[in-house]
Amino acid sequence: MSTAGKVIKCKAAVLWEYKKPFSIEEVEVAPPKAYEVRIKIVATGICRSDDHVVSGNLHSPLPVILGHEAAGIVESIGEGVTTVKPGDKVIPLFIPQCGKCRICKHPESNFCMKADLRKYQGTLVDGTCRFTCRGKPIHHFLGTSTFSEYTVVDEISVAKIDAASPLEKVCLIGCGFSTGYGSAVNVGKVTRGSICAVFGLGGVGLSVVIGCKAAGAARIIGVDINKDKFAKAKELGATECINPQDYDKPINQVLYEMTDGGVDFSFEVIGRLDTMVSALLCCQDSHGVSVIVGVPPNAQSLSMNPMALLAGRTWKGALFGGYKSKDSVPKLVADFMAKKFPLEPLITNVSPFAKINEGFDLLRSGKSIRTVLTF
Ligand code: PAD
Ligand code: ZN
Ligand code: ZN
Repeated sequence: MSTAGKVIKCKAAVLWEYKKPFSIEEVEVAPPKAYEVRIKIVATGICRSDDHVVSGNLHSPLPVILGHEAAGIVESIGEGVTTVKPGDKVIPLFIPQCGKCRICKHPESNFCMKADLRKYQGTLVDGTCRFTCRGKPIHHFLGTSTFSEYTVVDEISVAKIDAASPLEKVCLIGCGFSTGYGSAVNVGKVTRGSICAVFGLGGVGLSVVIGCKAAGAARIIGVDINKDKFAKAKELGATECINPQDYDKPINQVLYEMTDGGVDFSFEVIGRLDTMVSALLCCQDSHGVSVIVGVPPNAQSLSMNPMALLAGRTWKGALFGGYKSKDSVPKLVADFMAKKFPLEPLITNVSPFAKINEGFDLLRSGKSIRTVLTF
């Protein structure tokens, strides 16, 4: 029996309070309104950005259904939707691409004016929610909310992908892989023969390593305080890995000396202020490019000596690897299907959705790269 046009009751992981486990609840998911799409989620990854909300590092109104790295199948569409249809395989987009705003029209930028991340409203574009639980409205997260069997997204926040793609793998293209890979190839624009340093070797950092290698970097130096991450980093292209705790001088100085005056490209893929500064200072002072990928703690700032930039360093950042999401995600999936890059090494754990809290514990303890939850 078709569920189109009806409220769907299903399981979702609701975060009622910060720093508390998710609670698996029965939620009601309203049908999509005009220009919205209801999706049956098949697989969703756990990204550190979800955990940043749980820990209070990243603001989001509560209660909320988190999750933003997923793949699924369209269940039904609202009026006026033309780019996807029921049965299509899709990836939800945490940065939408409306195609009409000034940002979408700019060739180099991707942070669409319609992105919830600009306002942290926790709603769809029309300012309302499609989820309720125990009679209360539940907020959306980044317009995606994939920790639910069914979710509703705006049409600008979903991309149709190859019908043959394995959803339990390509879900990583919804965030971690694309963010890391794009940070290297689009944002930093890593050049052939260059020296790169990647701070943080989680799912996103390892994807930066894959991107640096694809761009032809000659040296890729992984930096992490968890040496258990080094073997995988080397398998994916890191030429050396170092642990800041093994040195009695600042890690930027160690890198500066290891590279005869600094790396060409550095990436902060942790989300800490101190490592953002180390990543900046370890890059060559007149042409080095340092890219911030990690999400910094809520409402904290840095004080900087502008001399660090005066001779010509570039300090930049980007969301979702700088990709225009709706245009790029189908192409990234096609590239994965054509074996241009691997996703399998990033997936260390696959668990049923009900084990979401264990999945977060694995991330927090440094034992997993990506856990993919399946429904
Ligand atoms: P992760 O927790 O899997 O990886 C972080 C890595 O950093 C781990 O291997 C840690 O051991 C390591 N680490 C922690 N502290 C230090 C330190 N002081 N020095 C060196 N290494 C350290 O996270 P992830 O890979 O899922 O995400 C990484 C960051 O990227 C995180 O802040 C996340 O919120 C952010 C992110 N940004 C975007 C974006 O669009 N910019 C998208 C997705 C994730
Ligand atoms: Zn993410
Ligand atoms: Zn836009």
